[in-house]
Amino acid sequence: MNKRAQQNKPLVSHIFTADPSAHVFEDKLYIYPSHDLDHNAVIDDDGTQYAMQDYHVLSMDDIDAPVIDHGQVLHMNDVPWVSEQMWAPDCAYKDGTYYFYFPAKDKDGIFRIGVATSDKPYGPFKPEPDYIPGTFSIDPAVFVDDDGKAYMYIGGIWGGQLEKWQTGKFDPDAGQQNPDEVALGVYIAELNDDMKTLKEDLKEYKILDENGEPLLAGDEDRRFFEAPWVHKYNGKYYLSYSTGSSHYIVYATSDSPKGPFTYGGRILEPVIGWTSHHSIVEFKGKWYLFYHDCEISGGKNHLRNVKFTEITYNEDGSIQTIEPYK
Ligand code: FUB
Repeated sequence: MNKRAQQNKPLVSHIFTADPSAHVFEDKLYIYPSHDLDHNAVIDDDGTQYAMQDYHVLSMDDIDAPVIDHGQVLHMNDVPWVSEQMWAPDCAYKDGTYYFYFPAKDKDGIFRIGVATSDKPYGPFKPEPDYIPGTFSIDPAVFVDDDGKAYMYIGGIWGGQLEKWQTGKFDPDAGQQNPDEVALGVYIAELNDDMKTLKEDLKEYKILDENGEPLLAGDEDRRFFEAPWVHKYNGKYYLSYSTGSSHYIVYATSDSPKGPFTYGGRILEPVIGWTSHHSIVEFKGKWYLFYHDCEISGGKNHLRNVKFTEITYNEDGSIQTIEPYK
């Protein structure tokens, strides 16, 4: 059993955890993180150092309760299509089944999104034999709306390979965007009722500035990099994401789950480490940001630990910026 959870402190320290997707299932908080591994992998801009192989699930009966590690719930050796790099996962619930979504490289080194199922929120999860047809890139987040429709948000540039899909096909030679190009946006597709297949092709949705113009690739403080997450607050859809190279978690809002999303502001200032990745969840009337930094490893970028903190909305629906170390 782990110690009691505290705000802005590592949730667990017996394993390295990152990219937390938090949900309330069965009146408890469940956290679906990446499981970082200590190794001597090459460190590069493609994220070779993030060589994860399995997933654990964490849960808390209450926000200050002890954190339970439910152990390994899925390993890449059990997923026939995966070759390496099990990155940031998510989980969704529908009609008695929990659907665990995860990105990983296929046998050709191309990131795809897989799904595995369980009748319990803490797994273990049984993977489908192949990845979800039509998926690519990383960081799936599945948002189930009040009407029961489910949407998958994906994407990550650089190591997440999103630039390589601009023609609709994988182009291994496609490089980074020029600063004056319109920045790549998040990709969204509605899921079928089976929650295991896409109802439509993944389509790109640009993020707009206050004048309705799409953000440019050179606008590194605001443009989409990776880690999309969607939550609904007072009828508005909040798409939050990481700006990667500038290390912020920011958000954009819309009246619809498929945008258009207009940039709204910064949620989290940079944390210790290169990546920033988060989720936002309401639990017992309060709103929480789950995020990670590299406190335990002393700043080793690929050895991260999950934390949480409370978030505050202003009356106009904007989110107050969090300074994680003040
Ligand atoms: O954990 C591997 C990758 O690092 C994630 O997929 C990204 O969002 C970044 O956090």
